[in-house]
Amino acid sequence: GSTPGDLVEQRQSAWFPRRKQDLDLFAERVLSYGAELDSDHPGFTDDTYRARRAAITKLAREYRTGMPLARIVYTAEEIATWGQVYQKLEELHFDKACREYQYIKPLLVANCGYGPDNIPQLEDISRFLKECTGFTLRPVMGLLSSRDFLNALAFRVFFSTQYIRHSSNPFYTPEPDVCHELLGHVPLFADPDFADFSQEIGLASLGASEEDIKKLATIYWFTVEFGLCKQGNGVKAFGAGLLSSFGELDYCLSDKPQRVRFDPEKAAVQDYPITEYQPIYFVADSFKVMKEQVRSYANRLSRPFSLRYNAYTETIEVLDEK
Ligand code: HBI
Ligand code: FE
Repeated sequence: GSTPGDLVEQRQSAWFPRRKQDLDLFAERVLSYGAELDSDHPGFTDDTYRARRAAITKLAREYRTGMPLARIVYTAEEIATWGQVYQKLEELHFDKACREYQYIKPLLVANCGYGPDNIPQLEDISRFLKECTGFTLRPVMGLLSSRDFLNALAFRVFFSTQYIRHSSNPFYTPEPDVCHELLGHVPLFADPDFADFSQEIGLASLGASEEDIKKLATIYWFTVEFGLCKQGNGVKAFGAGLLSSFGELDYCLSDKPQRVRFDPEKAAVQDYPITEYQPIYFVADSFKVMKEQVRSYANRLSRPFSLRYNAYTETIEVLDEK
């Protein structure tokens, strides 16, 4: 039988953000961030780097919904690191990035200050995305739990880091940084179908069981991070983990890994390594198809209520709550 304690427990696990401002509660709940860099992090023994990270993550900690996003004056060293990453990736993207990415990237150059000599500001990008698809960015101190991170997508909000990797190795980072967020993730949030798709995963994650969160996070992994899609007679990359990687972008389209058609049921339970190249990739037919697939997959997950997003009030409306 259930005791009052169980009921309280259930209510707590069913809590989820219903207003965009509720995402402010996640700010402190980072799993890891710069203040406690692991000993294998390239910046571990660099006090200047650690102080810089602390200054930038402090701004993320203090950010609240509705505030303008703080502008960072990046140092010459930081801009040089960005420039190296930017230029090298641009060469790789030419024939490997999906057409949506190729279409949007020049718009970011024209509207948001993208270029090898400038690290674009989150505020400018967020305003641009808002006009394209309603997506916005907010700064984050570091890695969030899958639940918190995915919940934000329900509000078309993407948590973005604002610091850059250590300059000693521009082509490696063990964690997300501005290069990964701005060159990997940002462009596709300007695509309407991709934005809808991302929000679908977010909506499915609200109040979901731990088991379903794991499945949704795995779908996220095989699409938003490591997804491939059909394009004409070929296959291109759209996952941010691929578009911001120097080795894996070549590898994922080579004959070495396995590629299978994207199916949310299969992707949700596929094992994957996190520190090596993927042995298997999922290939979506298109963002439109992928969005429909995930919508119907989410409908089959069981939740004791249904919900919808009200874009006018930026709130979640819960229907037939039991
Ligand atoms: N947190 N800040 C941040 N950025 C991410 O990209 C991120 C995250 N937490 C979890 C996560 N990504 C994914 O691995 C999935 O679990 C959603
Ligand atoms: Fe990412």
